[in-house]
Amino acid sequence: MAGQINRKTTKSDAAIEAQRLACLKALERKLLWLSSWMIHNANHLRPSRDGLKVGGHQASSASLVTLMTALYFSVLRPQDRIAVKPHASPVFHAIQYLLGNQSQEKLEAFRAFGGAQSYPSRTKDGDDVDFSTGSVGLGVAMTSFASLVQDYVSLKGWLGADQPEGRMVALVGDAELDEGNVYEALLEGWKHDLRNVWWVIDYNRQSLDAVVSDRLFGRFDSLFDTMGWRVVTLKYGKKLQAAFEGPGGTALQGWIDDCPNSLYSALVFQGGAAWRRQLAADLGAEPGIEALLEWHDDAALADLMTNLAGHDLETVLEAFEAIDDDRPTCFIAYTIKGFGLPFAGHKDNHAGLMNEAQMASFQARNGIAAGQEWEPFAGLELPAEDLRSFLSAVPFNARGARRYQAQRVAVPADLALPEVPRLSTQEGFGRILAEIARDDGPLAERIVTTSPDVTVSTNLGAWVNRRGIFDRHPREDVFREQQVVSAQRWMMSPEGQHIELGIAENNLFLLLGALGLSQSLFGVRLLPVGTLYDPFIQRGLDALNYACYQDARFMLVATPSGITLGPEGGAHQSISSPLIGLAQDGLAAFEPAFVDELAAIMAWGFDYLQRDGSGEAAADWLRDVKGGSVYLRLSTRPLDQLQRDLDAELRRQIIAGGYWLRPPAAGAELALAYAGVVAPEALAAHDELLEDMPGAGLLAVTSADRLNAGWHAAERARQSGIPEARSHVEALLAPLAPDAGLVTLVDGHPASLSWLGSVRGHQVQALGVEHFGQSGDLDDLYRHYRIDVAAILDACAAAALQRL
Ligand SMILES: Cc1ncc(C[n+]2csc(CCOP(=O)(O)OP(=O)(O)O)c2C)c(N)n1
Ligand SMILES: [Mg+2]
Repeated sequence: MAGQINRKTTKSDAAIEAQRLACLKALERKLLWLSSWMIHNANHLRPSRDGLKVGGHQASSASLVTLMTALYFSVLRPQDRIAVKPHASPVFHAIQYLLGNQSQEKLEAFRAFGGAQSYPSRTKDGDDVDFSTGSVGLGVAMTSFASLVQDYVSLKGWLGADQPEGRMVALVGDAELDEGNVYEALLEGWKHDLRNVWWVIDYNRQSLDAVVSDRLFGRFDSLFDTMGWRVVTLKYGKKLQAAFEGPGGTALQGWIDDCPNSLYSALVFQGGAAWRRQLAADLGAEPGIEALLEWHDDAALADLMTNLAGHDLETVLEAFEAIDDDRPTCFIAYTIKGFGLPFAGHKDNHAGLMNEAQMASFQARNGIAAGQEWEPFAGLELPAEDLRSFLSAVPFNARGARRYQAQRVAVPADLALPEVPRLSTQEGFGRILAEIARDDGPLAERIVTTSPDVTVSTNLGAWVNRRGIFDRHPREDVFREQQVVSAQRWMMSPEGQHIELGIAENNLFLLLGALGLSQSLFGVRLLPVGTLYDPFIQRGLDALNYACYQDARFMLVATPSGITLGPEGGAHQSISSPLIGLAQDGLAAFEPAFVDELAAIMAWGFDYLQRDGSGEAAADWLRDVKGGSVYLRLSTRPLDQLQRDLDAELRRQIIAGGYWLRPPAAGAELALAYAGVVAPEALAAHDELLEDMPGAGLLAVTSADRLNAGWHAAERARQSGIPEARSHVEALLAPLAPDAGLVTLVDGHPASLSWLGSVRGHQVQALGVEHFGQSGDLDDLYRHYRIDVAAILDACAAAALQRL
């Protein structure tokens, strides 16, 4: 304050406000220019080498320019986190450019290799993207879960003293509201008493293909309202509001309110003369309308009729600035797709690009001289110095880049093993976690579990009993109070460490994504573990991919899996999930058979989740330095456990993806490779096999994914001049005769292991499950789908025959 009073020019509040508005309006114009130019440059000026369309969305960007100007340059604070509508990526990059966080070079390379990304990307863009977007609807929901995570770490007292809680803000295309995952998140948010979330809906009434239904939007207010949200509708700008007060104003407002979306859009596109014709025809007889039409020439009339609130900076600022609490708020901001551009309002404008002539006239209108296109302040009336100093004081940018680092949590090399002779991997998982829960160390403290209504049936019960359920408000377990006997104690409190979700796998993956970014978003290390039934990975697959794309770190535990769930239902048998594990970037997939393997993988996994590329490595074939997320495909089938102690070498091999459970003789003619729960069949078949082929080996594959990744990496290394490169799977298969037969076995799609034959050119007989859907006990199912002992022996015989 004192500083302000002493300043040479003491400005009145009104003058300061006028200057702020002038700066914001100048920057708004600049953002429209830069975003349009960035796309134009990429499509028309950058030489094309492949003849492919580059694309970019000038109209979608224009739609959000005013709202983003207000938010980024005035309303947002450094602790706020934003998911930007994917197609407004150019506006986001232009904002970061003006704030000094993005280079001209990257803007010139928009959508080119290494340039600013098509859709904001946490991992591929360097300009401080909070949440990636691209697959519509997911970024929107992500903000809800990020807010839940913020509550989680805040209520545990883990936010630093200088870390106020932020708002999680989504800039939402109106067509994104067609995505069901948005409503799943809305419901879940309500259950968790969501706060600190803003969804700003860019209501341009257009999607990709068309103008959206009029009737639908009337329903949104009540929908959000029911879920406890405040709804703020931003419909009319200041000019229209003033016109409504003048002659003919009531009739005009009534006409606009009733105007169908498609007619409105068409008139926006056609401009002043068309507005005049339509208004004269529809309202000519109303008192005052004739005068109103007379006072406005065509340009002024078009200007008035398109003065929707979402393009009226003052209205937008007032609405945002009026909110001073943490209630979730949905702003429905009326906008025009392509506002300020020649194709404004045209229903086909989604991928529309200004042509050379249109761009030339747009450039002239912006007063930008040739060669000045990237100049931050060219063509603006305000002195560059004023704009520079305004930008340097923008609150959002006050702390610079907003990514945190969090300390790693030490993980013991050994996790305590349950001493049970016969056990499923699912039960083993539950017991290992329950044992961790007994401890008071940092590992137990930072694990947070979550599950979409399958907490008990995926064996998290014991963990939850010890660690409690997270809720912002302490709640007693009513059944317990009423002394109803139950194995589950569901105490809820801010100290709880399990987040219970309703059945919606999209929500599980979005929450895992948000929990798994906590170290970067909030500076708090969490070790998220999410459980679900393996087949339902596919329900949330896009959200899983989205979480991985953002490099969120979590352990996904999927159980039961495959046809081995037996009588519980054919529809739940998962076949393709091992292939998902093999192919999903950012996810190291494991399918252990025995619980000692599982314990070794979990101990490694909790550390792997925390790696960030800072270790030493000449090559990071398996991303062991970079780290990633972990997927464990588990089963409910109890298996006799092997009586053994894992030494360091065996552990290494389990993590690398496989080991010889029974090593082959040198030059062996046959080997059997199995993954996961079919180990007993593999062992029994191998026993029989040894009678005829004493040298045959039995390979336990704990991670087809990592064996495969190592193999490809070694091949790439050899191709690029490192002849001695050799992967784990190549070393494993080396003792076999070059023409040995290989039989592979998995309760999943056979292709997940059949590639092993390509490693050294062995002939493969691949057993697995390609068709599914039949309930039954394991005897029947394994026989029916040919993964039983008899089928394995048939395959071994065929492999032997092939050699003759
Ligand atoms: C899951 C998904 N499906 C389809 C698309 C292709 N797509 C991109 S934008 C879009 C419609 C966008 O409309 P809206 O959200 O209203 O944004 P606007 O461009 O109107 O601002 C579609 C269908 C996508 N990106 N993601
Ligand atoms: Mg739209």
